[in-house]
Amino acid sequence: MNDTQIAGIKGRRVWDSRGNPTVEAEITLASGAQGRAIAPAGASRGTREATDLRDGGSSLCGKGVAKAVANIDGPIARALIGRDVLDQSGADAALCALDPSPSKAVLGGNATVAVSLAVLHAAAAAAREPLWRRVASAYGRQPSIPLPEIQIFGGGAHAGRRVDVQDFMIMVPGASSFEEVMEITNAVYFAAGDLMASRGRLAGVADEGGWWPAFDSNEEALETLCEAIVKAGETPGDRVVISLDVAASEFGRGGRYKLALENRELDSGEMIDQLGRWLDTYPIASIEDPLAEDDIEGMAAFTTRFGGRVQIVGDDYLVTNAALVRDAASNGACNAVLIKVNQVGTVTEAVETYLTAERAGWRSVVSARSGETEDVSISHLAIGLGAGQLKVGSFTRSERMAKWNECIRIQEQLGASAFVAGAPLHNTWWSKKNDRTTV
Ligand code: 2PG
Ligand code: MG
Repeated sequence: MNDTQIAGIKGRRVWDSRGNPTVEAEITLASGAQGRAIAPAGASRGTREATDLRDGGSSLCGKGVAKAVANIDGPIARALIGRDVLDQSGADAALCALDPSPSKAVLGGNATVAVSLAVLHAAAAAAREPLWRRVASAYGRQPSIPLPEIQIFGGGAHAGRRVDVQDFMIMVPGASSFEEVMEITNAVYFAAGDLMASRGRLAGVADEGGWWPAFDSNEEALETLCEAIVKAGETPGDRVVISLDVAASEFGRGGRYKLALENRELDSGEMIDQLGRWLDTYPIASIEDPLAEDDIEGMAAFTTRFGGRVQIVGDDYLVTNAALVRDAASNGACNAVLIKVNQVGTVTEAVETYLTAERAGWRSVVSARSGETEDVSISHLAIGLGAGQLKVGSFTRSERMAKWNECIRIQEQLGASAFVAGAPLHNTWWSKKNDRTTV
């Protein structure tokens, strides 16, 4: 065997940030070099995502991963042993050939994503280069340090649906360095917690470490977030802007949207008007899944109306699927895509989606899941691809901070000038703010 051929693959059950079992894959090359990766897990999942294969039954709340681990140790190992790890697309094609189902239901997307990412790690180890550099060289990309999207309040499926909107986040496109983003986020996060505690609005922390709010309305969350930005010494909409993940598929279906908190039901047009009022009132520069994944007309209408001034990101709607991105681009729905490797199941497919979005003139946000681990692969992917934006949840808890901290380490190698600052938000509310009379 050559040094870069796969000599062994091992699946392993490990545990994620919610205390649920998840899948780790470890690949050993003939040279002895190794690559290892862990599958994350979503809670607000798009219906067309790759399947998270779980054992079912009563033990471990049905979330066991013995079948997915057995698939790694059995059919996947048999198909990949002997393959050259430098051929990522060949390894991923072999995984897809083993499981031709549209959602990787046979092997489990959790098994394939762990293996596919482990192949990438092993290739980096074989080339004796960091993962981000391997990504950049394999795909011919210019690496850069992304602009973070960081959650301050968690809602929706990540906080017992205490508020309808899932992620209330900030971005700091006006920061001059990645370090400054971290400092400003630290100030906003704690200012928000103090404000909420002093008003009896703090119920704990949500799944991704953002504050679990006890607000009476989505607007109260937006108001409080603006106040926190002010308390942190910033002017909302100046250096710091708001980013929302509405995750509307969680409360919308068939063109009807149930805002449980406000006890109102809206149709698609009313939902768009409602979101439009928020865009007019608050400095929101990016909005993810504003309409439900089945509301294709609504998504196109929303993009026609607001796409010129705000980044509109498809997550549940596009599930990191290149064909869905192509369709959405030709329907005029969304102008950006969230990239989550486990939604599609392999690195090659995720990169294809990324490149498809880029060809459509879209932006991309590389993203973690609400169930995460110490695995920092996505920091390397975002940097190696030069994706421009990275979303990993809040500003606490080690499964989140590990990813921000990895960016800090990599920046030392790339130099401070590699930070993209506000560039990904050009042509959005943030860069046009000076043309607007009101905030
Ligand atoms: C999302 C993610 C991260 P989940 O909707 O973007 O916030 O959540 O992993 O639960 O899908
Ligand atoms: Mg989302």
